[in-house]
Amino acid sequence: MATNGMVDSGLFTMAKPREKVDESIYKTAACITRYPEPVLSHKDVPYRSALTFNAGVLKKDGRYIMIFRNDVGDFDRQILDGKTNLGLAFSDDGIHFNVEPEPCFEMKSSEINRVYDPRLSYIDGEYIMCFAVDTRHGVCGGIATTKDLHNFEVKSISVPENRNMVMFPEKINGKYVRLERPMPVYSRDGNYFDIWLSDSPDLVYWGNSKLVMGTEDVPFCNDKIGPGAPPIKTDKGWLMIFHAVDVDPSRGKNGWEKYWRKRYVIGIALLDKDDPSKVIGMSKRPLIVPEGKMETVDGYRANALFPCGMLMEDDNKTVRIYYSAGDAVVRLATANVDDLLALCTEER
Ligand code: BMA
Repeated sequence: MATNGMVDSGLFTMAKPREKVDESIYKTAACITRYPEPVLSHKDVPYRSALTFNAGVLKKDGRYIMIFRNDVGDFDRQILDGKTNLGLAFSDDGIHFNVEPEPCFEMKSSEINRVYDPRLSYIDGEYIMCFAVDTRHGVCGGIATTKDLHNFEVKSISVPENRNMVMFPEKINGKYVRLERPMPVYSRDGNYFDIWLSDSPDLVYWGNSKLVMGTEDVPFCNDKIGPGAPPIKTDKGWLMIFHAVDVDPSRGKNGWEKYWRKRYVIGIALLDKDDPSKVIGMSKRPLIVPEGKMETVDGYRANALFPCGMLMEDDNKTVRIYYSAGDAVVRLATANVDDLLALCTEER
């Protein structure tokens, strides 16, 4: 049977990840340097804010632009109001961000509960923001465009259940291309959520969907994976970061909630330049794992790293990765692009 380019994983054979992960591989790669302080926290926000995290970041005309998720509440008293909005911030150095006086994007209707986890791209004269939308009928992936970062036009909202949409930073073979992470609960028999890709001529109609990476492909996952930030184009292919989750039922209180049993780490892979549905390399170890108090103790959910921004500096060597720690603050890590490529291609 023709598979239309899809990976043939064996008819009716469930592709499951390993049950247990190997703890010995949980170490941040030597090529990663963290900026010691958060680049964004609730203290930087001029309106009510408890948790500032999962931020899309873009560099344009020498200026860094960030759209971040703001969970409204009071950090010090560990109070969440149950509301989320998206904030906008600018920076000249990508480290010190100034937050605009008001949130920049909200969708209000009786059907929509909240919009969150933005990722940013800039193609053909407009910013493209991918985001997640919690609706009364499921979680959807949304895409909006804007020319001024204030007036947004929503182009499409997917059917549920889908999340973690990430746009490639340029059209490929004349089409917009997005990574996405549907959540098949009926047929996968667990939280085994994989990374997929679709393309579109106009940001409205999406198709040619293909599986990119299954949970079972990632050694540091026994649960789900999801795309992180718009990939970076290199001579060798597209560098793609993703989050990978393992669950340990013995984990108890791990943050503000009664229990939090998941650990989110960051992985890196290389996708084919012309056909980014093909994985041509992947580091068999995580790229960044939770380390230090800010990532393993503080925060709303300890041990949760979640990347939503990645960009190449003007030197064409330094890659910046913006990721959240503990669903509470935004952090910055840097690495040399050749080191990241080597991680994706070396055999271990
Ligand atoms: C995911 C999403 C993210 C969040 C992460 C860790 O499922 O909800 O927004 O950062 O969990 O809690």
